[in-house]
Amino acid sequence: MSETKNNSSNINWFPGHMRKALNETRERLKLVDIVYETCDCRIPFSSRNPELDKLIGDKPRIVILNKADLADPAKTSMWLKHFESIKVNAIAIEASHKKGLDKLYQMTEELLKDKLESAAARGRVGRPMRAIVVGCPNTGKSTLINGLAGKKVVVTGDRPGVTRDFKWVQTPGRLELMDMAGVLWPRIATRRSSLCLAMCGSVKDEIADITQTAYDSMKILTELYPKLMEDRYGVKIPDASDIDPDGFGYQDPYYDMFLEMGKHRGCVMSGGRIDEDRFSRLLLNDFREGRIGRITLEVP
Ligand SMILES: Nc1nc2c(ncn2[C@@H]2O[C@H](COP(=O)(O)OP(=O)(O)O)[C@@H](O)[C@H]2O)c(=O)[nH]1
Ligand SMILES: [Mg+2]
Repeated sequence: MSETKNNSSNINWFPGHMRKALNETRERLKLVDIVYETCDCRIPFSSRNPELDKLIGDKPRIVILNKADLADPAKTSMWLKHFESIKVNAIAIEASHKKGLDKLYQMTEELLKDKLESAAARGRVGRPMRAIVVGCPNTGKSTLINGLAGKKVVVTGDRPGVTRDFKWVQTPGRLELMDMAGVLWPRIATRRSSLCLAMCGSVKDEIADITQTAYDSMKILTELYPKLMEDRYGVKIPDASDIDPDGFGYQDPYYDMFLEMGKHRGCVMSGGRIDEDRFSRLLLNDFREGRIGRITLEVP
């Protein structure tokens, strides 16, 4: 069974699912020493769930900013500093490239040092360090577990409300991981958050209108990374002050830019009309694959 096929972004969150997910996560947290909370390094705000803070209490936790390869390194540093300032342990990794996993292991050992030492003093020498991976859909929970285990593990937990017995996944070190990931819902409170999640693939495209998503994405990207957008799509992006913010509908000045970009990338139909649908998919894929550049959509 392919984990990617069983993509967790299919989840439709309804209040009953949410309640079950929280209750299950709460129960599972009792069984571990530490919580690995994954989020998407490009959207550390929208891809985290604030409810988790309440469940965690004093239990050690590491916020894992995953997919750092796709994110803007300067902004990743800002996020790490931010977490440091609020006394939350955080680390940026690339789970799919197994980058940062050693550091994560070291951080874990460090955080559990006292606990392990007192266990050793009571005769439990070499006791395992038990962790659970918790995070929103598509943040790389399965990839992280596989990476730490050094082999492909079928990670369950993508469907909230389905409880069953779990196993501990062994890793080459002292770490043991619960084979069930805790799936929480992302922060979909604002339109901007929903858009960011859709851009990063945490919300399925079928749910959102793809041309609308691409168009709104283009606006955000040209605003945040004008140079990267100019380079990739061969357009001159006017200063924000030259764009009439009240433009709307088909008079929206961004629309001309959108069409120009589509043309530059060859999304043209017979008769010369721009294939907006094709360009929309292309733009979103470009972003998701990191082809526009290393981009972060949210700052602390
Ligand atoms: N570029 C990049 N992609 C990643 C990274 N980690 C995971 N992914 C991809 O993100 C998608 C979601 O990962 P998955 O582990 O299934 O997420 P889950 O839903 O939280 O279990 C997959 O296509 C992964 O290959 C990473 O560090 N960098
Ligand atoms: Mg998964």
